[in-house]
Amino acid sequence: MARRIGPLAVLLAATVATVVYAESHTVSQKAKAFSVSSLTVKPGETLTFKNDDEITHNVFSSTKGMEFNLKAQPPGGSAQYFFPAEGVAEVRCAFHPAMKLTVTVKK
Ligand SMILES: [Cu+2]
Repeated sequence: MARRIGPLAVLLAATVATVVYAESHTVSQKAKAFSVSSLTVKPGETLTFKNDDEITHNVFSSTKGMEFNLKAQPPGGSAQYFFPAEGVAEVRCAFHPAMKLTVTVKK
């Protein structure tokens, strides 16, 4: 009897692992600052940048191999990005040089 249950248990475990992997993260921008100064995500996980400020921001990274640019985000706007590979990205705002966020992408 136990041998019949075995393969099903393995299948269920694999399904649960897939769901856990698809975790999403949100970083907001308010008072010309990111809501966190550092963040660790896994490759492929969705990272949402939300502008909770009353001014426009432009989130980007020019770290080699980790480049992206969300372009201008008006107040209330949000955009999503995911890092495809491991690395450490220094994320900044093109309009406000004091805004800094370090994103560590690790499996
Ligand atoms: Cu900004």
